[in-house]
Amino acid sequence: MNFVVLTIFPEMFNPFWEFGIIRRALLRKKISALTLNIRDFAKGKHRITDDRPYGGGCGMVMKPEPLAGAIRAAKKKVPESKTILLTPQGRTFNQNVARELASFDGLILISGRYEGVDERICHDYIDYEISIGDYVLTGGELAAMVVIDAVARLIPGVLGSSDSAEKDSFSCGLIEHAQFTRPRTFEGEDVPEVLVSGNHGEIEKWRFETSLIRTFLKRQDLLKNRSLSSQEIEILKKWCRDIEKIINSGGKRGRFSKVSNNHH
Ligand code: 4HQ
Repeated sequence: MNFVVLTIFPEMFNPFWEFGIIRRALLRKKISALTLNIRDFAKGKHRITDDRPYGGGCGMVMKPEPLAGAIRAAKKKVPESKTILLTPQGRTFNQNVARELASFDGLILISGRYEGVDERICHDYIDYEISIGDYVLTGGELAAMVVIDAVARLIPGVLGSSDSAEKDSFSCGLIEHAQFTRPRTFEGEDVPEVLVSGNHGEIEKWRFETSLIRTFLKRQDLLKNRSLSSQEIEILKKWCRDIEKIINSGGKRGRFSKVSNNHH
């Protein structure tokens, strides 16, 4: 995967390329990264990249000519690539969009500043408009980093075998199971017994059940927007039976019985 970023602040990306998995992926040539300064494609002594909006109003708009020049230069460097404009008007970014983008040879990400880019650029030069969420940033640079980060880790060979992308949250539509490491007891709380049992079948089962219950408790929207496997249905039904048992036994003792013994 070849990433090209178009920005008037290319230095913002320096630390991004220099750490962790992204750095390793660049060194191993699993991905390539290039930042082009939009200002280098602007004409005139002052190399101006913005101008006042037609029709008046506050703020500035990114001029189309420097952007078009930068996009053409980026296309020359990576011919088989898609252009992405980071904008709050775009399709909301998620793991499915990341997977779709990871299938391309190259991505040209355009990080605007000011009030946005001239509409004619959006029409003629942009394949995807993407938003990283419903909030307003001061520029598209952080949004581009979010997209690059999520896409890069899906490229084969970018993650080590120990941190496989397919075992992660969202890859199966569920959030991650709980994680524990040493010490075995921390501030009076023990690691669940099953995880130190050495029984790998039981551990897998426990992990699957906890990611399902955590998704149910924290992110019901994820379960509602997805079909359930027969295994998941079995687990959910078992919980229903367990909950019914609790309700039924509680009913026999009466509503306010054993209040003093309640555990909070
Ligand atoms: N922007 N997701 C760039 C965003 C944004 C977002 C605001 C994009 C400012 C110039 N980008 N303009 N949300 O807030 O991608």
